[in-house]
Amino acid sequence: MNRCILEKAWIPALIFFVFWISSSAGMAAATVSYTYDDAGRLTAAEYDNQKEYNNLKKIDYTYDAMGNLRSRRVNLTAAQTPALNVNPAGLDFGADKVTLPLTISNQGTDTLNWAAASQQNWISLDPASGTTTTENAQLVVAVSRGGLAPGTYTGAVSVTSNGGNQEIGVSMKVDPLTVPIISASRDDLSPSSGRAALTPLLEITNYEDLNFSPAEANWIIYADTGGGEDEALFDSGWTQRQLASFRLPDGLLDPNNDYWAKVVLQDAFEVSSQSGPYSFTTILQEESEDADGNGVPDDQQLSEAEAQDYFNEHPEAGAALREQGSGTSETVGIEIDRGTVAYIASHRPDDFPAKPEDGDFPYGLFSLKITDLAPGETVRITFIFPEAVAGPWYRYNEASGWSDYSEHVIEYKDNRATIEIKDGGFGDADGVANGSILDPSGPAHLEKDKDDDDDNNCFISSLAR
Ligand SMILES: [Ca+2]
Ligand SMILES: [Ca+2]
Repeated sequence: MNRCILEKAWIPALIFFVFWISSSAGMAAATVSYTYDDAGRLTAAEYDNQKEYNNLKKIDYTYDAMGNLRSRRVNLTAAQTPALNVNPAGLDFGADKVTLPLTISNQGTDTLNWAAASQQNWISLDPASGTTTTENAQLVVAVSRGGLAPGTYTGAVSVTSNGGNQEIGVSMKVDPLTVPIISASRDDLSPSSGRAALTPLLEITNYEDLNFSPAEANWIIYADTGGGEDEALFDSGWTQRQLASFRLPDGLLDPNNDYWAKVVLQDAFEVSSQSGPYSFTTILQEESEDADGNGVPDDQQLSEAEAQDYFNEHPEAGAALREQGSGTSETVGIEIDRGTVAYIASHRPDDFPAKPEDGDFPYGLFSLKITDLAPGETVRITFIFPEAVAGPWYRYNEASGWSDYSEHVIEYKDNRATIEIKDGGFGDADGVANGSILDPSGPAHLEKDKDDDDDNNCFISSLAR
């Protein structure tokens, strides 16, 4: 009985196949997969070469309760039909990859119109739609980790088309921030003693996970008092400019002293663990630019006779030096209304990156360290120049770059310019209310050059009228 049922089922199936294969004469051969049930009955015949046999994909066979073949369902695809194929079937971005390609191809005929979309806002697609006939289209999938908590994320890209739809799984990792490690740039270490320069460039050696925006670093320097609680000497605040390295400002460190540094990183989502302390000792006084220790770089200081003449003529001046901006080493005097000038230095503006284009900086920039102030005190500094100067007054700061400091200029009068800086506040490069103030800054123009500029502007504007 069972054998009889089987035969009944097989015969029509075989007849159908003989009929179909012969009717397809002339076409390339397709591979056919047959599926049987537990009773040995044919339940499906499937063709894996749809392009050459694009009219026929699969035939399903069903049987009634008596085991008689009940139906054959032939799945046909319409002729001239595009067929979507997307590769690869999944995208894994890991912790580092930002973009990966998807290839869209048409495995059918006629034009394939496709569009791609994602429900996840950390996935973006370019382009998001297109058409293809025989050529492959490439779609770039990008992920953005900004603002996401550490962890594993999964999502999908859905490609819909007139030749079917496909969903591509997407996975991505967001790592926690690494613990930064600080070292001083080798160029800033004395080759003989291994001691650090007075303006060392501190560098972070592992911060590869900081690929989020905005990313910021906070650098803090301590003077090592050799026991007890060390007080912060310098605090950069959060800076986007100096992520991987930070050059300490001129005048901050003293020669032959022990210091240590630490840094913390943050991005849009989290703050890193604090770096381990990086300890360093600065070079000896005699190795520094101010070998005689009088608070002025030796190549900028006046000779004894010159100083005597200068201070006789300008008894109000507390310090003087030869500036570096004019190229002719003019003498510039400094008068302060409180405290003591502990250190002063002149810098060429080209020593700092990307100086403002509209600045001539006739006398360069000046760093100052003023001690003997009450913490948080505001001090007035008057610069006595060889000639009258004009603004804007620019300031350079490692953490924030160049800025127009003109709002803290009290006045330009004759050949004098008076500015204000506040310990731990505006203009103070160390960022700490610790009774000392320093920052490289200076006027952008000579007054007579500024007048020329203004005259030119008047001339041009009168022409325009
Ligand atoms: Ca000196
Ligand atoms: Ca300060």
